[in-house]
Amino acid sequence: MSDGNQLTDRPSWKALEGHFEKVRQLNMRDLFAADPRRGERFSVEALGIYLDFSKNRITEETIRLLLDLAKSFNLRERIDAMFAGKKINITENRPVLHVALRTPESQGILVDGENVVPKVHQVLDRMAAFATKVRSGEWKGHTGKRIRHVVNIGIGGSDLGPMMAYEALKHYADRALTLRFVSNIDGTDLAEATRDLDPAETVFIVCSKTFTTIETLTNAQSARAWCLKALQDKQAVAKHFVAVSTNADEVARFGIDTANMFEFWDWVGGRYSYDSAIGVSLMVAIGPDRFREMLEGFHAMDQHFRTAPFEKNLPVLLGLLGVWYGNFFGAESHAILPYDQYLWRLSAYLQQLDMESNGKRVDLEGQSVDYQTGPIIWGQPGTNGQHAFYQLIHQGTRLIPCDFIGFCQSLNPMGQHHDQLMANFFAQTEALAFGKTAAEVEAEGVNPTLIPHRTFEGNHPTNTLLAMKLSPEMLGKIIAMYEHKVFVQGTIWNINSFDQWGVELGKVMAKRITSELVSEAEPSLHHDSSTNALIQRYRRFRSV
Ligand code: G6Q
Repeated sequence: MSDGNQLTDRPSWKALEGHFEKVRQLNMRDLFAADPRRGERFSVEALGIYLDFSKNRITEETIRLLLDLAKSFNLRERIDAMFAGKKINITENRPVLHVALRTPESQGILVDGENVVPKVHQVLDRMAAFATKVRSGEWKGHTGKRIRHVVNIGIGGSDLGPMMAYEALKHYADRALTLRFVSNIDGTDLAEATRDLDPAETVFIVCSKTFTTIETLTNAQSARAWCLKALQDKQAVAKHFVAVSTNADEVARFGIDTANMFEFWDWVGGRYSYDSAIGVSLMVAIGPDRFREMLEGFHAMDQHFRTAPFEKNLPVLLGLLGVWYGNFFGAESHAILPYDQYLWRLSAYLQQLDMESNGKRVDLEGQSVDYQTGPIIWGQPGTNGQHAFYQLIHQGTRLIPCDFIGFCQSLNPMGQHHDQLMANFFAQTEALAFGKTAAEVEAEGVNPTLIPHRTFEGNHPTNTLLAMKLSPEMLGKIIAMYEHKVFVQGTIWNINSFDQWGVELGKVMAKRITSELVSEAEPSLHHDSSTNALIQRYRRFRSV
């Protein structure tokens, strides 16, 4: 770091602290009244995404100081280091190159002197050949039947991305194929996913970067047993199981022919991986051409992030606004509110992307931080959320910044549905920003005792992201935008957004407890008194 050890010691941070004291009481009603052009002034458009950030508790000075903060943290240099394949994931000594997954063949990215882009395209071509065979019916099951069902087995980054994207792009999917996603080690997940499927018509895609994840391997083993019970021939595995992994040895040990394996690399983080071979189920559903359109969208946003001036840069602006609320206003969470039913898993996906990346409490030097890092990410699609939790955003005591995401055109035009959906979309950000004063409520002739209950303070910050329509390319742009937003924030907070030791700890501890749960002999337990008693109780009742 160039000046001061901690973020909060830096002049650029101190300047924001001073500024915050001046603007914290500002009200959006006054800000909009003072500047009739505020809506235009605080909005940018790039790659078909219009970002209106005027309904935030900011002035031009706020943005200037936030941009200074980004510069003082060498954001530009950090972006260049990521794109150049530098080993910025310092705790795992790896480059962070999900951007290589969507880099055109004509461009190169070197890792340890090797250009990785050609091998990305080789795998994409193999995926495309597989997807085309399944879609055309050329890939037959063991008994010669056509494949009609695809079940993706994976968890975390090997599940949430392809599942979210499949749901998001269902409109473009081949409806003759059933796609299912199994992640939970709870047998119910696999049982329900397979109960109405014919094994002879089903292909399983086992996705695991490490191929050692207990949930995925357990589900894959049970899926194999389910398949072989019906097909009665071990040779059937070759036609009904493919794998996606970085670990060919473990794939072979599991019994899947590595000829049926799609590779990716340790420089792709799990939560950044659905545009790698981890997305092969999605490619089967929407076809290779649509998948490539999605990659083009990702790449366009990568280029925008890399080259657009920070004041017009979507991920940079979103990231800095998040820092403003999290570190200065003390906001604990951030809501993602897509007004498109196809994006119903987006907040779950972004929850992992953001919280696993920036849920860190030590900085790159290993020092405990004295400031908040990643927020709690949550949300549901509009308008459902309006009839559930929006009440708290409007009238509760907490400050919850929100991203509203909407499209001008529906993929399923039907009567007035879309106009009504979007009327709600615009009404909510307006109501959140401007509220309703006691005088306005009183003027409606409301019983005076009810006035406080019916008053809305307003001044609740929102970003509005408005695009033409949801397409594979647009989804790629939106996801890359959020990936890079997370990067911007991780850079400011000086943390490693690319490791996940918290996930590893749980994996190790569960392994140990499993043997204690199932051992014939009474195990001698050395946990705390609570965990010991819980394990004993479970042992007593597990097979009653
Ligand atoms: C993602 C995380 C984590 C991971 C899962 C599955 O960034 O590392 O969610 O994706 O634990 O891991 P495998 O793909 O190795 O099975």
